[in-house]
Amino acid sequence: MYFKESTGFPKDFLWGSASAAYQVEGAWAEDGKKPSVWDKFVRIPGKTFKATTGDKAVDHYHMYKEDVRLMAEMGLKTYRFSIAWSRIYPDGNGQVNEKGLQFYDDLINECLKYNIVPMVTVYHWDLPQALEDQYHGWEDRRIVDDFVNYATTLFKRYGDRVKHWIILNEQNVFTGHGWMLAKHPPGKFKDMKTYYQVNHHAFMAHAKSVLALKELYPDALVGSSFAYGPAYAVSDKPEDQMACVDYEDLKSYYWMDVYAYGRYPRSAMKYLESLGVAPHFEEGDAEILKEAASKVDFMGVNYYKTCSIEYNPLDGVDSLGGENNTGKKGTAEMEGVPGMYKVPANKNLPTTDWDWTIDPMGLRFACRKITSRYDLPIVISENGLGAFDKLEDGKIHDSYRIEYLRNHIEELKKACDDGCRILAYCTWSYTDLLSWLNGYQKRYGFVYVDRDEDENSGTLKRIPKDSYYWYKKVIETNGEEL
Ligand code: BGP
Repeated sequence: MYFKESTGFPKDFLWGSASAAYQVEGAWAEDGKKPSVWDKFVRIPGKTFKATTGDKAVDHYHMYKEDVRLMAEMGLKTYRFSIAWSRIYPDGNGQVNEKGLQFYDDLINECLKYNIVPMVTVYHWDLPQALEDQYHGWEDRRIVDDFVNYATTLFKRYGDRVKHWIILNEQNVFTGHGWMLAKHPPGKFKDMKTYYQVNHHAFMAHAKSVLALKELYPDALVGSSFAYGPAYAVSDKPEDQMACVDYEDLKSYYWMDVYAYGRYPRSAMKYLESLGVAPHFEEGDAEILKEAASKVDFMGVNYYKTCSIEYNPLDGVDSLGGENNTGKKGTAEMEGVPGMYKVPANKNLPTTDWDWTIDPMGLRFACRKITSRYDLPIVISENGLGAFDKLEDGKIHDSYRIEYLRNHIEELKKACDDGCRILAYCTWSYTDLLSWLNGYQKRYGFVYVDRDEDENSGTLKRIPKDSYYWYKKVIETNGEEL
């Protein structure tokens, strides 16, 4: 749409920034916490960039007061962070760990002291290893009850102070990387049948948690965060357009439809049935998914990039694709499913050093698609630029990050003008932190942290980057001064 005048961001807009427990906290074996699947996975040779771990990460567990103070000085309205399940239930179920609960009490209270709205992610991938050992974690239906028990413990403890809840972070990514690409725990390759069953368990965990929360706190705001990479057909050839429809059903609507409508896309399900990999439903599942969907308040969106879709003939590319985890431009490999689609590079867009397209308009496009299809409010729960940052005279001049964020916020403002109901915008990330597979060299933060891949490196000193001061202005002017 074109509007002569912008209505801008809503008055109570939540300007935020995000993190995840494993990526920032460190203190991996302190105060009763037991290992998560990530604590184990990072120790398998070859799994992470230069064998980096989150053992210490950026030590947010001990330095959270300093981090929250910096947020307050910046004027941040909301801080999105996740809770480590294995701090709360070190064995996944059974005995609750009071010291773990206390840590998040302290963090939440510290945020509230400065009027920063805590936005809590219940699950950002760090499953207690004990559940993997007990019954293979997400692969077993028992995970649903254990998850809901864990989530309900959080709702009861923090629900008086936390209004914004994100149940799952990027279900599509942790399942895809875990059971198809072998890049996340449990490191399985192309195990399609399990992959779709695991997803069904995750949907059930999400749905039952939504219902549990609404039972306790009907006014809470809840959703899950989807890693949405909107798709463009490469041409106006009908076969390319059709390939794009296939891709969207299988790669986007497969998740978002369940969150928003409580049902899987019909064609995707038919296709999975034909391959013999459709998930098994227990009695009552369909009704629970529907009921939960009617209570979801927003679609959480982690937006980084778009993709291009082209028809892929039966003798075409057959690959799950290959990520660039080194930062050497041009090393990513094309994904393709013969007879359906392939995902070539988009020649119209620049890319980051990790081959992610840079597409600010894609953010507006994503918001419009979600608004048209679901008519739900939207929380942008992640968006940001991973880059190599260089300290110069004790400062980080990250004009490239400012440009990236400015362009995305401009497009988000247009999405607001278009009538999309955007509740929040959280950048990824607040401080620099561990990138799961890319170590500490791929940096996202407003605040530089002095450390690199070597566990003994750096002072962990926090240094606000140029982008920190720029975002402060953006918040002060509610997005008018970019
Ligand atoms: C999202 C995750 C985040 C974060 C971000 C950046 O998928 O939710 O946890 O890691 O992507 O990704 P990366 O670290 O791979 O650059």
